[in-house]
Amino acid sequence: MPIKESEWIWFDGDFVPWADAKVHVLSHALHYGSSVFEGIRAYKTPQGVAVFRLAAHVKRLFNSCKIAHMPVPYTAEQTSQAIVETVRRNKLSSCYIRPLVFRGYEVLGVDPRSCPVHMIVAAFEWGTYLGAEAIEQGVDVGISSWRRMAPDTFPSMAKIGGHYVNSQFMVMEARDRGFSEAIGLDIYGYVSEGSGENLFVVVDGIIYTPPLGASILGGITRDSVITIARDLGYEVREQLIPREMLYIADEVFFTGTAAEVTPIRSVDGQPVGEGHRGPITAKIQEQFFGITQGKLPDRYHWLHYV
Ligand code: PPE
Repeated sequence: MPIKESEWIWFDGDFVPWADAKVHVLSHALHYGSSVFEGIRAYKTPQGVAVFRLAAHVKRLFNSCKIAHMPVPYTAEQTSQAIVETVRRNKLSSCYIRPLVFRGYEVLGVDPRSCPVHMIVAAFEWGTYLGAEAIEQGVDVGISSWRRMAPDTFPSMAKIGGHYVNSQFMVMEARDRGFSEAIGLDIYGYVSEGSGENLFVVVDGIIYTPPLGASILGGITRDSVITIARDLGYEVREQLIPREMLYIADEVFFTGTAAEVTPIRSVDGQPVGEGHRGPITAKIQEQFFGITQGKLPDRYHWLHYV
C-alpha cells in the first residue's frame, strides 16, 4: 500500500514539504542500517486528537539511540514537541507517526560515529496493518524458517533500522507461503515475535507472552495489553513459550502500534481454538480501542492531546 502523503515533514528542526525531505545517496544509514525509529499512533477521540503513549515512545527512541551509540541532537522535550507539531501542522486526526534518527553523509565505512545524526518526524494516515477484517476475523500466520536474532548478535530491545532486514525475510517468506504474517522463533527455538508485532497466547484462561530475553522488542502495546489484562483480572505470565503451545492454544494474538491488537486464527494451517477471535482477545480489544478512541476513561494517562 503506497504511503498516503501528508504535507509537511519535520526535518532537523524545520518543517519541509513532503517531497523535499531528502538525503544524500551516500548517507550511512542507507548502506548499513544505522538508524533508529519509532512507530506511534494518534487517535481521533471526542476530546480531540490524542497521541498514544507519547512519553513511552520518546523514552524508547532515546534508549534505542543510546544502545546504538547515536547521540540524539535534540532533547526528549524537543522530540515530543516535534511529534505533536507534526500531527498538528498536517491537520491529521487518526494517523501513524514515524520518528527516525539516522546517520547521514560524511564518511563511508562501517564505523558510523563520524557521520552526522539527523532526525525526521513524518506523520500520515495508515489504516489497519494486517487488513481491514483482521481486527475481527483474525489472520493466518506461519512459523518462519528464519530465526530472530541471537541475543549477542543484535540488541533486540533497540528499534534499529538494520534489525528489520530479519523482519523483511520473515514477512516475505510468510506472504509467499500464503500467510499474512510470520512468527519468529528465537535462537533456542522458543516463540519470539512477529516481524513487527509482539505475541500473546491464551491457554486455559492464562495469558502468556515471551519475556524480553526471547529476542523481542519491548513493545509499548505489549506493555499496555499486560496492564489491561491484569486489571481485567487475568494472570499474565512472561515466560518462554514452546512452539507447540501455539497449536494447543485457545487464543493467540499480535500486538503492535501498527497491528494494534490483531487475533491470530491459524498457525501453520492449524486453527487456533475455534478458528476465530476468542473471548479474552475480544475483551482486551474492547478496552484497548475504548481507551485509544476516547470511549473509555483514560485511566492510565496514556493519551497526549494534540
Ligand atoms: N516487535 C517488533 C519487531 C516491532 O517492529 C514492533 C512494532 C513491535 C514488536 C510492537 O511494538 P509496539 O509498537 O511498541 O507495540 N512495529 C512497528 C513497525 C511496523 C512497520 O511495519 O513499520 C509498529 O508497529 O509501529
